[in-house]
Amino acid sequence: MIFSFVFTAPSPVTHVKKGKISRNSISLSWQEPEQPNGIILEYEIKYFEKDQETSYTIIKSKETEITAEGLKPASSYIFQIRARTAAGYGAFSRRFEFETSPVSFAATGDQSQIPIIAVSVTVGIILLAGMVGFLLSGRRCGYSKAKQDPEEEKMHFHNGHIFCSTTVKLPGIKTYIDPHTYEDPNQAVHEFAKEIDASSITIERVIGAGEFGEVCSGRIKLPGKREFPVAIKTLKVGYTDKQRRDFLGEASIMGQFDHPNIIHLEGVVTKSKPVMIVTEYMENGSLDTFLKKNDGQFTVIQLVGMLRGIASGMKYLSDMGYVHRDLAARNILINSNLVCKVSDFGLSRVLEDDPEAAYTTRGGKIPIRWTAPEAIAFRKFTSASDVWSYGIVMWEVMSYGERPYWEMTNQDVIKAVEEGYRLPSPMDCPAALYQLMLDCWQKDRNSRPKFEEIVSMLDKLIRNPSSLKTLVNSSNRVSNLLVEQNTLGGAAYRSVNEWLEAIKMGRYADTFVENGYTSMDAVTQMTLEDLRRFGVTLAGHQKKIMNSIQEMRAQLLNGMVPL
Ligand code: ACK
Repeated sequence: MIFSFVFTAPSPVTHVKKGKISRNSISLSWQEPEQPNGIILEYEIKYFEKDQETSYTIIKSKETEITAEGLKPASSYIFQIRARTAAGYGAFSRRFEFETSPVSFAATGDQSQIPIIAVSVTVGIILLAGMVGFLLSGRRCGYSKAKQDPEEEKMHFHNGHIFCSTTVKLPGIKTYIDPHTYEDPNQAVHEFAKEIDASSITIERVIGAGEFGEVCSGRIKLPGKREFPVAIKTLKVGYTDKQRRDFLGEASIMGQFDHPNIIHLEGVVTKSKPVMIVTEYMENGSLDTFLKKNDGQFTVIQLVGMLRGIASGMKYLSDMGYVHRDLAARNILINSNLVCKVSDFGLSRVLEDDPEAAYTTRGGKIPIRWTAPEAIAFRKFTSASDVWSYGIVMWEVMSYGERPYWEMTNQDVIKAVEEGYRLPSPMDCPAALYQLMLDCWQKDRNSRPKFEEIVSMLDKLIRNPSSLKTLVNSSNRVSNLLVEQNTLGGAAYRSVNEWLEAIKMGRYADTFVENGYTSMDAVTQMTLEDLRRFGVTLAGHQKKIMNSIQEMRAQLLNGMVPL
């Protein structure tokens, strides 16, 4: 026999009663929904001044009553309430309208002083408690993937921006809301994304393939605005409900962000087909491909500028309580001004469309080379694990799109990292940047720098370019991947000649012999300075040779190649 369980969200709250009303506050109480369909975990109360819907406040409460404070006197406010159970949120109640009392005459007589003093003391205490709570909570509140759940919290929305606080309003702190908390994903997407009329979009050409359909470039002409270029992700025909939900889930997430280093969502097309997500257009496409195409073409300052942008976008995401989980150069887009923006947001599907993601023994799908050990081992994804991935992105940028850990297998990468090995410095990498990478790859996640610290460190380096002059010493660079092994062996190649041919550097066969590098053992000890000394001056060739040497060393360390 097959049992199926259908979880239904609670029915709407229907009975709402006004309680005490003052000039600046309205108290409400309500009855549990008629069909709670489970245990009610909390209520969400949304309210705004009548005709001012773009600026609203949300209060969460476990009780069936609240007091909305800080309201304007003699003003009408609209309230809507919904309940949440394990099955998610039910629909909002109908709108209830209540009015605050008008401005009263100035109080006279001594008695009136008592409540005023009492109120101000209480407000002072609440403010203080709120501030302390806010500081202790590490500046996080509201929903996030790893959310905390204060008894009652308020979120203030203004023009699609969310501000949240516990008991006191602290405008300016936005918090990510997991679209999963909406029972109806359509509601989430329309909460955070603007519906665009398909007729305002002109699709020009296909620029790539996404998991859900083609990615195109095109133009958009919105009323009252000049036409401008956009990228358009489409949902292929014949999609399932889940695919549509997951596809639009990305827009529900992206639409909550507003930062120069986060890809900007223009809106969605859901009312006609194909369903589309429209974002700003990034002329240079994904960062990894762009860097590979432009190997060696940028100054260190330009590269650090890219890294600074990514770190700044990540700081914003972590401040909002959003953990990316798939930060990698392939998920960064770069525009014609070399501004880098974090992209690729998703729900559970985040990693499903990433060809780099592999299944772990615990069944999760994870891009191993970019992921912190604790996230691989026990799925501890946090902003600190994003910092680890950021270190890998730094390495990708400084090595112009090289593949982290080259062709080592995922299993070997996990093993090497667990044993304490780390990627060596990319060629010609400023020591300060490599040190920052190593800091991001600290085993103890609490010892890793925070994104805020990374941004300020990169700012310092940019302000003082001479600090970038010290490069990682080439012999350190190589020895970094070394263990106490005196025999590094001949790797997979039987002769220096064979190896040089394999990496298309056969033209240096004689040079190597003339300089005494006749065995692979000797080759694996070689440094960049050695290479320069005996006349390999082309940066591209130096890089090819040194990368291959490093790869051999990495493989040796992981026992992939018999000694
Ligand atoms: O490397 P690319 O040219 O950059 O190829 C991929 C492709 O679509 C599939 O994701 C490109 N792409 C995605 N979003 C954008 C965007 N907002 N602007 C420009 N190109 C984009 C990406």
